[in-house]
Amino acid sequence: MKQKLAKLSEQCLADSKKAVTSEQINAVKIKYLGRNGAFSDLMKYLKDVPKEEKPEMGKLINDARVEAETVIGEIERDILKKEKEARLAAEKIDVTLPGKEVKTGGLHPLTIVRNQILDTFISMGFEVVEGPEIETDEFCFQKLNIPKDHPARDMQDTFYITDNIVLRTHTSPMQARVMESKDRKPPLRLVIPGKVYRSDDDATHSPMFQQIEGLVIDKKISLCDLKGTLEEFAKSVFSKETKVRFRPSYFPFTEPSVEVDVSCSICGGKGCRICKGTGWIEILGAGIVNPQVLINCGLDPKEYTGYAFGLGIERVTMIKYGIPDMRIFFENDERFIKLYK
Ligand code: 2NL
Repeated sequence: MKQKLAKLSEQCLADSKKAVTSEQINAVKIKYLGRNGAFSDLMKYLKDVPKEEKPEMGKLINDARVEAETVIGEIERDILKKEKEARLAAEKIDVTLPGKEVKTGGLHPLTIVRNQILDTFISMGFEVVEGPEIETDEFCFQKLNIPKDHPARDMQDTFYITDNIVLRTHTSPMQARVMESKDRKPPLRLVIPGKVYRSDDDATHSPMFQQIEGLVIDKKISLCDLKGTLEEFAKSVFSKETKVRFRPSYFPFTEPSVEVDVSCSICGGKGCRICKGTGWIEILGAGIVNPQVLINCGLDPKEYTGYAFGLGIERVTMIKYGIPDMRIFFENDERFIKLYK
């Protein structure tokens, strides 16, 4: 037994010394020290040893095993250290290589223009209000003096959820809600941005687009106030030289109503492809709030007057940057979106 043990220890030492890789030393470890390894194996023969010799023999095997563990452990540590050094030596870092670019996000061109427009109105004392995209027929149409048989209410133009619930076709319902609110009294100066929905789809119409509507209600508000405010808006969004003109028009919720043109900022008003030779570009619709709309929203038209306007953010952005097709806004092509920072 003692001889067997001495031979085992010797063999174990020899095998350990032969190992040069971590795999090899691991194999040695399993072969001698594993649960079914050579030392455990030897322990099994203890049962054949005479009883009085058992304790001594057991201790000897155990001591030899501990020694083998120590030796293998030391060799293993050396091997791992050498392997690590070799790995580090092989790994060459070129500190002159350019770093990896971290891409930062940016705002969508429509968001940039929307913020610019809102900032202009905020600087003139307007308050920004937002409201629901799903509206009742009452607030989307009735309160705004749009009669039951008006073409805008046709199924062809409006997305109906039920007979009385629609996707808002403009942000005006929120203006009606503010006018009607018991907590608020004129003077009101509001701009309401948001998504609106109309059943329309071509190069200049999208079933979803974004609008900004403005509403000012106070005593003695006139078209002069509207013109001055829109001039300021046009100069801020297009250029300092931009002029504004009014042409008569019709909306059920304003009387009188106007179409508002800005002088073409591409040709400076001389006439070009963008303004189709006229020097002017139609930018928004506006007017003096129809007294019937004030009454519908609980305000006395003898006490208050107001103006309102509505513009499409896509349209303003297309004119500002000369973008010919609206659909590109919604394609999320990074090459396009990145152009406007
Ligand atoms: C357009 C024209 C317009 C309004 C919107 C409005 C809202 C209330 C009362 C009266 Cl609550 N008017 N909004 C007025 C005139 C024109 O929009 O072509 N938008 C794209």
